[in-house]
Amino acid sequence: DFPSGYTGYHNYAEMVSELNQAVSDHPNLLTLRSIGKSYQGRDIWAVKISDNPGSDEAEPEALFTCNQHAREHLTVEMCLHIVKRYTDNYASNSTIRNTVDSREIWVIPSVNPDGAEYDIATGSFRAWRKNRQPNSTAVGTDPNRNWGHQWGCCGGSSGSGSSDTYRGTAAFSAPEVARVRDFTNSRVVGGVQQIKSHIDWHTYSELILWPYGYTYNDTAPGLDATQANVFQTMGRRMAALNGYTPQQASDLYVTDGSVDDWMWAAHKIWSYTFEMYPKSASGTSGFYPRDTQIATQTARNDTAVQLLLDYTDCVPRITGRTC
Ligand code: 0X9
Ligand code: CA
Ligand code: CA
Ligand code: ZN
Repeated sequence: DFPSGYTGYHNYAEMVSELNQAVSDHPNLLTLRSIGKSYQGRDIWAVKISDNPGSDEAEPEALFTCNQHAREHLTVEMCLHIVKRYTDNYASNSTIRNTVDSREIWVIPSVNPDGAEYDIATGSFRAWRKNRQPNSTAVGTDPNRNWGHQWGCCGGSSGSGSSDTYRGTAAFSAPEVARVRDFTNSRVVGGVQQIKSHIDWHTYSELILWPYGYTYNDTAPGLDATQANVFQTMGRRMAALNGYTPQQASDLYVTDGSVDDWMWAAHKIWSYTFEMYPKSASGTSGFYPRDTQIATQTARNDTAVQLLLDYTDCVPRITGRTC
């Protein structure tokens, strides 16, 4: 389990009970479903937050995903914080209420539950990043190198099974990635993708990143200059609210097979990667901020999350365009 100093974090069982508690506290605002199982057979849970959550209403949809990377435990807390914030404050806060009533918000708090549990299983952090699927030489595929747009194209991932950025044997070879892909594909209704915006939460470095990650170019097939301007403008506006640094994903380093590139290229979802607290650290210590940081570092993103939700009906509206 989590060591002392970290017991405020949720392990998998605690996360599941927190989600069930939230549903029982707010049955009219939340539904909980499994979108399928991890390699080791754990359920990957998705929460839907909306009024009339049992009905698929004609409301713009947003998606938040957390914990693709096992050791990035603060991101699980970020997703749980979003669930609690948009439900516990519904009755008292009209901004929250208007948002919940006019949107359908999907939250997947742990995309990689096997890796997260492995990271804490001995009571000392293992600095584990990948999932727990064996490969030809070692264990683990990096979920954020396993997505299907330009998979393995560009030197932004590894073909070596022992690498922390091992891309897998094929795009979507990691079952966890395939399940989130299937869920996202399932939100195409009547030929139209219902999800319009997405944040994939990571740690650390305090960054807001946007596609593409596979190329240094600002524009590329499927991403024109107008669209790049929308990504930049929304990214910078959100960064002004949380104090992170906004930049194209490849400005950090080139990655291929990352989730944001696929969300955009396959579905035209305005997809961002947030790298949370801390800004810098030595070794792997940056992945393990004490639990005393959880409240501050999750609430820090409230206004940025709200801005993206406000514009989820038409993200290009941030540049004065219509949809
Ligand atoms: O390398 C990653 O997957 C992310 N950094 S982390 O330290 N959390 O592992 C950054 C990914 C940046 N690239 C894209 N978002 N495309
Ligand atoms: Ca609704
Ligand atoms: Ca809908
Ligand atoms: Zn990460």
